[in-house]
Amino acid sequence: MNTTQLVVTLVGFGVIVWIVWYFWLWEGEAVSAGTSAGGVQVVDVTVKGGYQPASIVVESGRPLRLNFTRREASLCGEEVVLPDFGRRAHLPENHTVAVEILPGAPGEYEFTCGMNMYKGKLIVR
Ligand SMILES: [Cu+2]
Repeated sequence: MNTTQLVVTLVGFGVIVWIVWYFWLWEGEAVSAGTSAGGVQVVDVTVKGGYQPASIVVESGRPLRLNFTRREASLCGEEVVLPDFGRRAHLPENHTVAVEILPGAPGEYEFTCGMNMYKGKLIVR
């Protein structure tokens, strides 16, 4: 193996490690839902290269409104899916789309983009 091949191999390996870390391992900081006047839990989620925040702590048994705003042209974030709640929503660029659900049993519930690349989770307590 010459130097060029070695460099290409190492760069390729580095990219793979980055992809795995970025899409599957990185969770960011967990954010707790705020509460609106009507007792509804509200969280604003920005969709840009992933979900921010990607980990959201919510209370069980109290309605939750997730305000998704997609801030990128990339089609990846065009759709958000909450499989455990049987919900999916289309997210037009730069528009806020509210998804309302009722968190049930405590646990962790994933939400993803339509291609299962962006990942976030609701931590129900
Ligand atoms: Cu995607």
